[in-house]
Amino acid sequence: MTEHKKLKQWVDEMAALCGPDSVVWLDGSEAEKRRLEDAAVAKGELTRLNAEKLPGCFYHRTDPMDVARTEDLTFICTRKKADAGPTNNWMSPEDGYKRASEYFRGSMKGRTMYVIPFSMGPVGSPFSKIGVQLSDSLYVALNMRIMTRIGSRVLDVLGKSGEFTKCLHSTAQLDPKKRLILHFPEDNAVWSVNSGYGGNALLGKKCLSLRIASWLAKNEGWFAEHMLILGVEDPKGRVEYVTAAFPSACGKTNLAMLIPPEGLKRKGYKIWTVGDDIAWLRVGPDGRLWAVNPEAGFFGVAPGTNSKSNPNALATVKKNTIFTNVLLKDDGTVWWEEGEGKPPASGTDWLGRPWTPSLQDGDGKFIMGAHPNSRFTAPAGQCPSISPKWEDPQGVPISAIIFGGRRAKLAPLVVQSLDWAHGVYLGATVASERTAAQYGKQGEVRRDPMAMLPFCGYNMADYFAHWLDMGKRIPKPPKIFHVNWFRRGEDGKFLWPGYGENLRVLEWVLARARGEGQAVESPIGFLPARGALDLSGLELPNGTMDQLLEVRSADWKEELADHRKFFAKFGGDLPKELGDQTARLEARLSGAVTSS
Ligand code: GTP
Ligand code: SPV
Ligand code: MN
Repeated sequence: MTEHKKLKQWVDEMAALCGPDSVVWLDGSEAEKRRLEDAAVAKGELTRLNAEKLPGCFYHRTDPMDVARTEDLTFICTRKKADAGPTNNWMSPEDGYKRASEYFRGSMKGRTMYVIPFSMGPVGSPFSKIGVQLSDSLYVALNMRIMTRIGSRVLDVLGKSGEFTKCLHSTAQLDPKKRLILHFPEDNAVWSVNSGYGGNALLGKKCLSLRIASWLAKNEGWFAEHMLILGVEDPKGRVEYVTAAFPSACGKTNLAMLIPPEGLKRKGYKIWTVGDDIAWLRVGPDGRLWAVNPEAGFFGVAPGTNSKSNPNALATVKKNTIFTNVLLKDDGTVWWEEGEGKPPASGTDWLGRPWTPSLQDGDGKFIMGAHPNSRFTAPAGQCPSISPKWEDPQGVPISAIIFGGRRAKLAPLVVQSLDWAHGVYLGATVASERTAAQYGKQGEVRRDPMAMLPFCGYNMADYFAHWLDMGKRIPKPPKIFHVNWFRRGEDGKFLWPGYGENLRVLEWVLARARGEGQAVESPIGFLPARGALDLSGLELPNGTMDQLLEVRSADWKEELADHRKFFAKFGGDLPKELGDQTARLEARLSGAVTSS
């Protein structure tokens, strides 16, 4: 097992608190995987899917009140409240431990506590982080097995005294009123209780790899970001890498697995997927920024995934995949809205009720078979476009960083920042319409800086300062961009076809990062010059590109007022540079100065 005294002692203490009938240390073996699957099937936690059509795949339904991250129940527990900042919920560590202990006490009675040693990043890499999650959920254990690298090999690396993040998790009664997702960055610990889903419960993901890691990154001089990583191989065989930060359910998985559209495929482009959700970035010995994907799998949004929008994702989930809250078909396969093929004539919906495509609710709205935040958990190595470098401990060198949000209006298809600090401003002012990935009013526009609003483990003002500071510490920094695939026309329809066609934007982004590519300067940054985006093979109605790239001063002045309102939250903690950026934007919008 392990000779790590502190680890053994902590496991004993937590077992004493939670009171499981037994404690089982996971070794990560294939035989163990089958044992856990069998046990989950026997308990009804998983349903085995059609062995011919979906080998090694399972189906899971969560509690209906437990289908997305709960940001209002997520807390940063630092000794000083100011360290959590105005955008995080805060609780003192004493209160956090005390309140959660009440919910954990005896919560595992009659259950098994699984001890899951896991590594974020390749096992043994100097940049990887080790965590140990204790959980009473087989579903969580099997998901962790896909999303992270688990088992004895991790304990071997940990040795007798290695550092690890203490991750305590219990589904308890799944009571939303007693749900708490607590982070103790000063203790390198996470406590999560009364949820069994996604970022609330797979503690290696958002809790460790973003909230705890962002805190470490700030102190140690690197970045932990909510970003995909992809490589673009051009016709000459050169591969250049970009990262992109979009809020939850805003297109990271889709972009990371993009397939070139016909028009550009002729040119010989190919996309290599490195990661779809989280990037850890460090300055390399060559002065460039290098990115690692700390995860080992994809926890992707199912609805909307089909062979047109994301054929690579579809191929990835053909085996060894866990499907959560999708529609279960009568033949033991699965389906979701805007999925592959026609809706099945019948099936069982995510709530376990008989379903047909014609079912309507009282208001005449069609009832979805799959929950909008239903997801698949699949091993990254199964993705046809997975990069040969996806497990390289050094990562991949980044040429461009792209921020983006889901905005019906205002934000153009793509804009390049004037310089690093302006790029940080573009990131800090990202706004997006809320999606089903979190509880709250859907569609409401909110500021989501760097797509990290729910995931930054400390005061976001300090996070902005860290971003500005890093610009000075990266000798050859990536260029920074902002994109918006979601701008809508007067008719309410998306102006840009998106998905594979987004490669046309990536092509320009990479050209600009190399110092090539034609641009015009606007008050908000560099826009593609007319004809600079390769649109060959794409039929857009007349005037659509102009609409996609339109920057209206009056609208941007309103937007600027909202930037200032958002920044005001941070009071005196906001880096002066960001205030200066608002003043410079104002001046540019008024035509008073043209920046160089
Ligand atoms: P998380 O896993 O929650 O962090 O999200 P993600 O950013 O990986 O989201 P994902 O790629 O799964 O995005 C899902 C949603 O975005 C679906 O509704 C897609 O249909 C939609 N989407 C993705 N790319 C595009 C695009 O280029 N255009 C349009 N219009 N929609 C897109
Ligand atoms: C997100 O919400 O950004 C996700 C899904 O990637 S979860 O793992 O639930 O955080
Ligand atoms: Mn995410």
